[in-house]
Formats: sequence, structure tokens, C-alpha cells
Amino acid sequence: MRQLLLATTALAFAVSASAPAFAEFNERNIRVSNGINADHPVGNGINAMQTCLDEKSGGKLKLTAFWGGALGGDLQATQALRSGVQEAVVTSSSPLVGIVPALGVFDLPFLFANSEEAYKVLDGKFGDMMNEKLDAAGLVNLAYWENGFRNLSNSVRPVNKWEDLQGMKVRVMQNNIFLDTFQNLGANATPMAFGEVFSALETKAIDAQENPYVTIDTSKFFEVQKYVTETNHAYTPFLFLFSKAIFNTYTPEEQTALRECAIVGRDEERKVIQELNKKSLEKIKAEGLEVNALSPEEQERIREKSMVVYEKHKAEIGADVVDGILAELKQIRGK
Ligand code: TK8
Repeated sequence: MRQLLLATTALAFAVSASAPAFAEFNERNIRVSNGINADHPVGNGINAMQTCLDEKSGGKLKLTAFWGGALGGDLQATQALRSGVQEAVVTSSSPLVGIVPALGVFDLPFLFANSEEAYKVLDGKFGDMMNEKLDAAGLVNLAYWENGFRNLSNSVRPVNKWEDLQGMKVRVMQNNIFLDTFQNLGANATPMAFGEVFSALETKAIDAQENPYVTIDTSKFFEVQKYVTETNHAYTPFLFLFSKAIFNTYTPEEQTALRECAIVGRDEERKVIQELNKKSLEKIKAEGLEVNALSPEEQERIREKSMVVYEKHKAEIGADVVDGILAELKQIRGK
């Protein structure tokens, strides 16, 4: 009898100690908008992030993803975060330079040589410094996800040297550094929101655009383009931004879970991108597009010609920011 009583008391204690379950967590519906489509690796990242959040919050923190710009483009969605009417967005940093000019550092042509060095810079002190600037603008960057190295596609002719860009109507992001980079190479560059690109290519309002292979694949640009040139002219990060106004109303446990799980999602997204990049390139070729890589000499010519863009935009980005990233890259490269 005594044994039974003890066991019952222990059980009752165990139940009361763990109840109410996940008390530090509230039911939250977190809307995450995306310009890209659900089959982009960001989709894998969001699924991994959700699994992590389910474990930490007992299913209370729920992400609802919106794709293909359904909640508005990068800039529009980011402004909705700043005014506290939307929770989250996965956006390129490039269209946000009007909000945080220092972000323009990532748009400088040929800045990163490979993804490993991009990860080191973004996931380290430099990335943290940029996060503070975003925070001051009402945006909590949970983690740097990957958009990736950008390549040029067009419907006019193969591009083997920068002179082939002469007069080509190239869509660029809403970003002056990209605009100048392409104008400096002789292209007729036009800033445009991502959501308008497919139809502008289809109607030939523009000839060309530049994005990573996975985007040319998942946003179906291959249907309206003929040539692809591997230029790797820029590596643009994705930011997983949260509305600071909304984040501040969350419990510390909820905030920690979101930060930790955004990193779990980031790692999955980067892994899937690396795999899909190769498959996307194969698919683009199989769809009949002509793909070429720039020769190392031509790559070097374009890089040298593009260096004026660094000088032109240094003051507006912040000389300390530009010098800071170049010094960090030098250290990473060991030379
Ligand atoms: C998606 C965009 C896109 C970007 C662009 O919303 O605009 O070209 O590379 O992927 O962020």
C-alpha cells in the first residue's frame, strides 16, 4: 500500500512538474514571405526550421511560408516587417540598401571567391556588425541564408567577353551597385523587382537577367532565355528577417528558439543549394540553353574593369565597412 502511495505521489509530482507543457511558448503563426518558389532550397530550409521549432515549442511556433512574391516583393515585405504588420521575410540584401546602405558591401562585384569565405564573413563578426545596423532599422536578422553566386542569362547572344553586353537590356535588382556594374560593362541596365522579371523576359521588355542557377531553374527563367554565361560576378546572401516590433513582444524562450532554428534551417538550405546548383545547371542545358563559362583571362578582364565600382560606392556604403570586409577576406585567404 505504502509502495503504491509513493508511486502515485511520484507520478502526480512528475505530471505537475511538467505541466502546463511549454508554458514559455505561445501559439504563434509566423508568416514568412519569399520571392522565390517553394521548390527553391529555401523550402527545405523552412521545413528543417519548422521541425526544430516543433521540438522546442511543442508545436506552438508555426511558420507559414508564402511563395512567388504572394505577400509582395522583397522591399515591400521588408517594409511590412518594419511597420510591424508582417512577421518574417527571406530576402536578398541588395534591394534593402536604401534602408541600410552598408548592406551594399555584399553587392560589390567579385567580392567573394567561394561560398566558404562568404560563410566565414557572414556567420562571424562582420555579419554580426551588419545585424546591428539592421536591428537599428527595425529588422532582426535571424541568420544569413544563401542566395548564391549569380550568373547571367539572356535571349540575344552568347556572352564570351564583356563587350558582348553592349546595349543588352539587363534587369538588375533595385540596387545602384548592380546598376553601375552592368552599365560600366556597356549593358543597358534596368532596375526591376524580382516578381516582374519573368514576364519582362517573356515579352522581351528586357533581354537578360542575372541570378544563381537554382533561381534560373526554380523560377523557370530557362523557358524565356537562350544563353547562360557562368560569370559568378557576385555572391548575394539571403537574410532571414524578423519584424523587430513583433519579435520584441515574444518571450525570451520564443526568441531563442527562433534564432537557433533559423541556423538549423540555414545549414539545411545551404546544403541543398550546393547539391541543386549542379542539377539545375544540367536541367538548364537539357532544356536546350547554350551554356558557357568565361575564360579565366576574360574573368580577370571583367574583374579589373569592375574595380571602379568599389571606389564609386565606397563612401555611400561606408569606407570602414568596405575596408573592414577586405581586411577580413585578406585574413581568411591568408595573404
Ligand atoms: C527573390 C529575390 C531574388 C533576387 C533577385 O525574392 O531579385 O534577383 O536574387 O532571388 O531575392
